[in-house]
Amino acid sequence: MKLAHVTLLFLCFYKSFCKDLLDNKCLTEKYTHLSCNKVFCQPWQKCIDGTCVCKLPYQCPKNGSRVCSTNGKSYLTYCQQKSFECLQPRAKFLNNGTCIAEGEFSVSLKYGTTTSEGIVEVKLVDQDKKMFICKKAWSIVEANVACLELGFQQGAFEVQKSFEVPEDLHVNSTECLHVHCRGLETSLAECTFIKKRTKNYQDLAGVVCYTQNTVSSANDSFRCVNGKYIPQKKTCNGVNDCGDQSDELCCKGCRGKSFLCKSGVCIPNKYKCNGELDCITGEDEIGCKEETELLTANMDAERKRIKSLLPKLSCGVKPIRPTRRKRVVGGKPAEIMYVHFHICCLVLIFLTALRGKYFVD
Ligand SMILES: [Ca+2]
Ligand SMILES: [Ca+2]
Repeated sequence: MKLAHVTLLFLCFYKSFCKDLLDNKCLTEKYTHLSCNKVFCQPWQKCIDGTCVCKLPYQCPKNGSRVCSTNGKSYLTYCQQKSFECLQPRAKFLNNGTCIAEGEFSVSLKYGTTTSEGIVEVKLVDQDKKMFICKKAWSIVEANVACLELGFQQGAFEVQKSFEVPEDLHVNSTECLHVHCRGLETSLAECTFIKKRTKNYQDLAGVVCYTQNTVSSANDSFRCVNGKYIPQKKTCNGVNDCGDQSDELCCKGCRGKSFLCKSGVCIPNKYKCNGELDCITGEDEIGCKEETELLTANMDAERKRIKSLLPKLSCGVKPIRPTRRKRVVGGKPAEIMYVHFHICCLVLIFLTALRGKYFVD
């Protein structure tokens, strides 16, 4: 990194000097996640004159698994469903696989003082009851998706606010859902959910969705293309705070854990060398460690496979069960069960040998 960049980031850290990370001429172009001069279009979109526009469902690749939409129809692939949604935005993704009778996904906010805020509660399609979201890993990225789904066009305002919850929730909230989104989903149903145990209600995620009342257009704020204001220090940090990505598309440098593409776009560091092109100029996947190549067959995997095919009884291990000994005059003590056990092993070895002789492919 050049000395000038380091100095700029240093100043940025201590003062609100960060406007200089933004390219003002570029900002006048009002680039968003739909600007294919800056970013890749989604697979269900195509780039025409610098803008991502909807593909028709038949233009999607044919391979994939079936998904169900909120319009009750099932589609051959996720791409087909998303291209249909791109044309008809009310028909959102519901679940992977075929449609389930009365399958329903919902997001709601509880315990807020207004309808635009609260603890986030989700009803997954294949779960009977609603569940709360875990605070851990809940970020503005997931919150933007949740608020957008709830009808707040500019996404979320903040994720830090805590809410007063009833006493019984303190006791009962032993489970929550860990959710991960990429940020451009149109429904939380498209994000990945994992069920986790939680120790207390303070581990639950809350959100304040963005409305005209929550606007704070202070001097140090940045105006996203969608009209939302975010703190200047949240621009060019690799995180899509705006929801339309406009805070990350006109950067001369990046702060935090993010990487600058030659196109002036900041992407999260975790997108570097992740096997997917994220910079349209491709440098996030250049200079990565050489891909590993298996040069010999994995005989250990074969050994495990063979082991799994063998009978479960272990030959040669003396059974622990106590046996009754009978004294024979002039002879050795008789161990009846042990003799049976060895006979059993001999039969097994014989059968295995037969199998080898007659059933080799
Ligand atoms: Ca940002
Ligand atoms: Ca990448």
